[in-house]
Amino acid sequence: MISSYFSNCSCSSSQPIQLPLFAINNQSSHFYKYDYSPINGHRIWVFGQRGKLYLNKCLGQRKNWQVISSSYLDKNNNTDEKDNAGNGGSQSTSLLSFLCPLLKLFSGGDPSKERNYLFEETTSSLSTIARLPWGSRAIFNGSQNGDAVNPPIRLQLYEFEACPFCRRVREALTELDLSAEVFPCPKGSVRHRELVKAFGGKEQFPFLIDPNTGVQMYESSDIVNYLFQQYGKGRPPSTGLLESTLVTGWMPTLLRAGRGMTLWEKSTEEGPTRKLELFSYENNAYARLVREALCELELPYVLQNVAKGSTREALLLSISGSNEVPFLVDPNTGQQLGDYRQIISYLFNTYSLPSL
Ligand SMILES: N[C@@H](CCC(=O)N[C@@H](CS)C(=O)NCC(=O)O)C(=O)O
Repeated sequence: MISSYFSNCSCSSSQPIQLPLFAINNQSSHFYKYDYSPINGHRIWVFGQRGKLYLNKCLGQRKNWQVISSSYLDKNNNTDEKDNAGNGGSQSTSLLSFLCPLLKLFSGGDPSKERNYLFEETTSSLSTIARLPWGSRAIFNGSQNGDAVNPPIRLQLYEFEACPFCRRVREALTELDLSAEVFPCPKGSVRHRELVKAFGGKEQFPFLIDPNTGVQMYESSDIVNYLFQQYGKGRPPSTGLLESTLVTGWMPTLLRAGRGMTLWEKSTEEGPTRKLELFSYENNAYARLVREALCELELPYVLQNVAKGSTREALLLSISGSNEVPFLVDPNTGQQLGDYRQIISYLFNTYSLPSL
């Protein structure tokens, strides 16, 4: 069964390709197949069946697939997860587990319902103020020296919006003017958390994969240092970026009452076939609200950072006719939207079941 799926894939090109992402449920098994960019020149596909997750490597020839890793997805047995979580992860987890119900109490409840947008904008703007100046400008835009801004293959970031450690990685991406494939991993995740566990061995966020160098890493400070080293011409991370997580890093999480933390219970089980594309930058108050929705619906997307000074400003202008973010492109439906309220309602209408 597995080989019949994989035999449909051609592996002749070394360019990253968009492979389909879909899930099939039937009585005896649950399949899901992820598009995945090449790592070290190989295409990696992830395939789940009967509670087991397979990572498969395409060795360059059609039908030539090799299982490189497999792990059981036993939701009831999370002993390994706890053992592996590391201090940072488990401490934050317990803090978040404590905060989650508390925050939910204050949040608007059903995220798919019409919201009080004055409240949304105010709390998100206060979050932006709390995080100034981080993630607001493309500081190390490589084009100034004629270098390519982006690595040939997009970085892949597993994160969730409310996580302060993930936030500082996203801030670094904005400052370095990097785009990335974002795989939101909300609590209650049905897709992406399993991948992180299979790749790295534990559920801890953020988790970065750089297919250009084969690097995979946990630990936000390591990731930020790596990104600046690799794509910021060796510069140290901007002043206070790493240290600030302790000071105001939790503010957006608290102010936004844990939005972008938990999978919306009515989100559709099957993910979209193709990744959405979001023009955004980390500390934009409106883009934050859209990213929260993408996270709560566990929708993978290409994050196109377009902060002030970004080399992507012209691209955004050509697609949307404006330089304002957020701007969302959904290649699955052909929808293109620029108003954050419309984007949020589009996402919940398209990717979740109606609330009664
Ligand atoms: N020291 C780690 C801490 C990371 C961390 O604690 N992440 C939390 C989220 S804020 C986590 O992964 N929690 C586990 C979970 O959400 O299941 C870092 O800086 O990356």
